[in-house]
Amino acid sequence: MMPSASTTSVPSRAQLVAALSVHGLRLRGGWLPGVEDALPSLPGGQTAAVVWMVGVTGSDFWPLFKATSFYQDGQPDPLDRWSQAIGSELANQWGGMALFPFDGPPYHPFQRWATRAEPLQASPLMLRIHPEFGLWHAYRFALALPVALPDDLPAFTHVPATARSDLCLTCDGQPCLSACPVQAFTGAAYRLDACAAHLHSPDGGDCMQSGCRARRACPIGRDHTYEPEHAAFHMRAFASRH
Ligand code: B12
Repeated sequence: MMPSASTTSVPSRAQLVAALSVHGLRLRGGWLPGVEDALPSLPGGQTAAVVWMVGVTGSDFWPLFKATSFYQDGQPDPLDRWSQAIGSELANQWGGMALFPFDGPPYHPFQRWATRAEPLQASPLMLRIHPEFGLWHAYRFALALPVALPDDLPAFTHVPATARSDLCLTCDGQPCLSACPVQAFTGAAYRLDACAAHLHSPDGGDCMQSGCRARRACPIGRDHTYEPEHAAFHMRAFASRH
């Protein structure tokens, strides 16, 4: 697709990667939306031609985020506010729109979108599992832009999910399913009440300080396990809401 007259610039994949890496964020791939995705119109009235998924892997972003005023100002939801500031600035720069995983309900289907952008699979923990990063990754925003550069989309986009081997079904012993001290994961469901009650109990210290034990039991992507301080930040945010 050719850039429209109102489009001031079209970032190449390399420019996107560079703009994100300043913040420790990672380009997680992109996908081409259709009418059925019902995305909102972009500020100039244009239709989104591509959606880039932006997120974090491991704790790469953590020292950069910790150094910002968002982390240090004592106000609620520092990570969401940091994501909003970066996503909105990049969207304005490139004539697009930033969409956030925490806007809702109803929520944007980030996990479904992500599965169109990179080789993710469902896992028994509800989280999507990545062959390299395991369960140690998340999304901070999606950038819907008016112009797509199809050559910049990853080759993965063309490989059907059925052609990939199943990481969790072939996992020896599935340790994630037996590691939770209160059996919050049944393999088919996540017992949020049991998890939350444990986190608030005197026995919940290990999960609160080092992160979810079931997530830590997964053998995939261990090199990307969140640092304890980063993991504890998410667990505090989670426990404060449940
Ligand atoms: C609501 C929500 C929750 C609820 C879930 C309630 C429920 N049963 O639906 C609660 C509070 C439990 C929760 C918890 C957590 N969540 Co949450 N959550 C979300 C949120 C905001 C919305 C999900 C949603 O309703 N989407 C709407 C539907 C239409 O979109 P969808 O893409 O189709 O998503 C659904 C399917 O993918 C389905 N699904 C997921 N896995 C599987 C597997 C199978 C087999 C099937 C059939 C379906 C299925 O579940 C989704 C919700 O219904 C998303 C962000 C987002 N916008 O997606 C994060 C999100 C899913 N959560 C995330 C995370 C990291 C967590 C936590 C680990 C938080 C933490 N402490 O760090 C915890 C713990 C969960 C765990 N198992 O360990 C990440 C997951 C990243 C990843 N690797 O996949 C997301 C994407 C947020 C992000 N910023 O990246 N979460």
